[in-house]
Formats: sequence, structure tokens, C-alpha cells
Amino acid sequence: MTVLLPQGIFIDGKTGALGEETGRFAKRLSDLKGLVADGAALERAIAERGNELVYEVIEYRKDGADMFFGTTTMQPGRVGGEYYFTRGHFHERRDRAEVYYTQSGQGMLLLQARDGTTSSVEMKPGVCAFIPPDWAHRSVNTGTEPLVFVWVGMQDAGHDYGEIAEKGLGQRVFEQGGKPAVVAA
Ligand code: PAN
Ligand code: ZN
Repeated sequence: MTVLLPQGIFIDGKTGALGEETGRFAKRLSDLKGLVADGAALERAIAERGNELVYEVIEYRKDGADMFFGTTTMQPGRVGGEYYFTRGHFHERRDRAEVYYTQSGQGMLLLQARDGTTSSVEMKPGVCAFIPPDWAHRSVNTGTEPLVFVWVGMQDAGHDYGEIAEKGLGQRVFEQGGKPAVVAA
């Protein structure tokens, strides 16, 4: 049996860097194809400013542990007035919750239950958000600086991106009059 020892990992709340990491991935503008409200605006954005980075996820896992954690660092930006967002997903395991703790920047966490009920939680430094089991979740950077949050979940939760990619979410966040507005989609 693996003996797991206690450990502290430093998380840089400005950059999302972890003192020790076991994996990472990045998503760029082209990864938002089919997900943004305005597909033509996305093509124009890629042509104009290149396939720029939208967000990066860094994780720290330990074999044999139930839980794990990491950071998501989202760049500021908009496509056709819509603020940069993560793909969004349900967890494969419907009984798995998650926690998002925002360390820097400004954003909106969009949530949606299986029956279509929508909800949102403002993301700002110090706010810890509870994502209940079986609620889809997508984060949106509504600010002008990187949005950095720590997430803590279960290693066996898994990700189901299919449903959101196919049907979208019931809410989107657009810049309206210089401010973010959550709009029913
Ligand atoms: C987060 C997300 C992360 C990136 O770690 O995976 O913010 O979003 P997408 O996975 O939707 O691209 C999480 O919720 N994990 O379960
Ligand atoms: Zn999740």
C-alpha cells in the first residue's frame, strides 16, 4: 500500500504557477470553435491577433489520493463582445463536486444543472465557489487582467465536454456599455 505523506505546495496567486506540478494543458482561440456565440468573429480574431492563448490549467496529483488540485489561469479578451471562457463541462461522475477559489482577477462562474436550471457566481479574489455534483460549469474572465483560480476536485470525477459542446450553455457573458452582462443564450 502506498503511504501518502503530507505536503505543502506553493501556489502563485498572480500567475497560477505551482511549486510542483504533474501536468498541464493550454487552450487557444481555435479551441473555442463551435463554442463562441459569433463564429465569424472568432475567425477574424484568429486572423488578426493569431491563435493566442486563452487559458492554461496546471495540476498536482498524487497516486493513491482521492483528491487533487491545481490552477486555471485565464487571459483577458473578447470575441465578438463575448468574454474569453473555458470550454465548460459536466463531470463524468455525476456525484462529484468541485471547489473554485479565486486568487486574482475578475470573472463569472456560469453553472447549469441537468434540468437546465442556470446559476452564476461572481469570481473575485477571496471568493470560494462550491460547484455541486452534476452542475455543468464554465468560467469567464470578465476583467482586464489574468483570472487565476485554484480548483480542488476528485481525481476520478472525469470530464464530459460533449453535452456543452453540442447544446451550449444557457448563459453567456458579453461586454455591454463597458461592463460584463450575463445574458440568456
Ligand atoms: C477545471 C477546468 C479548467 C478548464 O480544472 O477543467 O478550468 O476548463 P475546461 O476543462 O472546461 O476546459 C475543472 O473544472 N475541473 O474539473
Ligand atoms: Zn470541473
